[in-house]
Amino acid sequence: MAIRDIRKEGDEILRKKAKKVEVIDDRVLTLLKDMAETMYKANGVGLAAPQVGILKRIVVIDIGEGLIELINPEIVSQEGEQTGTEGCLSIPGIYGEVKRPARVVVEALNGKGQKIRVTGEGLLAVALCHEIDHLDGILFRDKVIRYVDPEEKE
Ligand code: GNR
Ligand code: NI
Repeated sequence: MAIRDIRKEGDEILRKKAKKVEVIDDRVLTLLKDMAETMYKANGVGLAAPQVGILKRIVVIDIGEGLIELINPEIVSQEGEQTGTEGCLSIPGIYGEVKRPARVVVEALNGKGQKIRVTGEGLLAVALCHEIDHLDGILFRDKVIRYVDPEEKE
């Protein structure tokens, strides 16, 4: 296991579209482990592979309810709307309100290549959307409707 460097805004890799994983090999499994370790060390609730410089559609999330590993995640349904304050490990010190769906259903593969379905509400819905955006080169800053002073961050 290893901690990987988190790329910061301005690094062009964060603006590229990540490629689907075709084969879940040892490199992918090592990446998943390293991403989880890197996310926990940085106290993040999620991390997408482009943030560690790898243009693969791989995401890890832990909102405090256990680790979720997602390969090739896709939002298959979404409903409602919520506005919450977001931050990003690639844009340290900046916080802003973003509108997201209230509830999303995501299909993906786990590390064993099994198809999984994750339903998220609240912060989990936000994290799923935020991470999948990273896979498409989208940063939360692109969607901010109001910047928030770090002091008034919820
Ligand atoms: O750690 C993170 N916290 C967070 C808080 C609110 C909304 C989204 C996030 S994701 C972020 C980690 C990160 O940058 N993932 O890409
Ligand atoms: Ni982020």
